[in-house]
Amino acid sequence: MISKADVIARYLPAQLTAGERGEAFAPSNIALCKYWGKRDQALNLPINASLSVSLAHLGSRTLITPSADGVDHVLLNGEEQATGSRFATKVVEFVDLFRRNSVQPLTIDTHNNIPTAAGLASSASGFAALMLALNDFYTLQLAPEQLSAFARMGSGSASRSIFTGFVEWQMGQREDGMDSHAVALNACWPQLRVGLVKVATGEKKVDSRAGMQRTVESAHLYQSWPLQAAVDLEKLHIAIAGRDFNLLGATAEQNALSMHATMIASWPPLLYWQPESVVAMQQVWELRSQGIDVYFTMDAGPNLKLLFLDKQQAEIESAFPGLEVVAPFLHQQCTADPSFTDAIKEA
Ligand code: 2P0
Repeated sequence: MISKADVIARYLPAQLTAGERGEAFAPSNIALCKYWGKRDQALNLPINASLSVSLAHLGSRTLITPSADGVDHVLLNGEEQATGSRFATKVVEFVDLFRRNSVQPLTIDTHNNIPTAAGLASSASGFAALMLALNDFYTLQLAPEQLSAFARMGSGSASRSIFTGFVEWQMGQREDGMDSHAVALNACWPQLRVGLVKVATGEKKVDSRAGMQRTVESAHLYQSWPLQAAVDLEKLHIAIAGRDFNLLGATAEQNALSMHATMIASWPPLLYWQPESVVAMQQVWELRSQGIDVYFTMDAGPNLKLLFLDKQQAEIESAFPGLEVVAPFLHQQCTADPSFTDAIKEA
């Protein structure tokens, strides 16, 4: 079995050159076709391809500087994390993959601007920002696909947070995983909105990593998941290319519920929902029955992420007070998309 360090070492210069500082931002992302299940746990290689939308300004910013007092420091939102704590260990282990024999101690300072109330995972944007900051600090000049593949080794979903807009994480086939990286889709949808519904915050009892492994190992229903994901991925490509919002929303919602069905069918069972999650789902279905185009998706947690278009934002905000709304596509980012003028006309 190939290790992360072996794979990464092939792409690093013989001698590392550290700079004065390395800094980067990476967005959080919401999967419309979920990543659920690994074919290689060491390298975070997925059983299925996934597709997400990045959350624009919501994410992580990481600054790397040389440490002045001879030891590593890991900070999160301004607070020093104890050596050996879960967070500091994950960060330092990832950094060690790149600095290898370099003994230069570092200060790694990460700020998440993801509202804690939204209950969004920060490992995707966190490892993506850390990877980009390392690339900057050591002047690694890695290609975007390599940055994505390496961020994946920190956390699978981080492979998608290297890019903005719609992003597909291709599952790849190679044993070293270097073809398992994300790519940005050349598509823009300025009217698309993501609404973050807070149901509950706090640590979950079973994290995604353990949850997906339990599902793969114990749920017979999981056998149907790779096919479901492949069909949904295709539908999402069609929906994005044709700006077919109902196809996009319906596919994302069914995909999320299918993933949750495999979790519930695991043993011991995994149910991330709270009673309030079900109330919110029923509220979405009620709004749809009234002709309002709103759909939801959910990750391995109790919170819902709503999908809708800007023209229905006011109605949806009044149905979900306190909704945090994100516009993933800003107009100025859309100029590279040849179909952007069509998207503008639809507005
Ligand atoms: C996703 N999730 O596609 C899916 C949907 C959660 C549910 O990616 O073990 O933290 O670090 O590769 O990336 C969360 O899993 O798992 C996730 P690891 P990760 O967004």
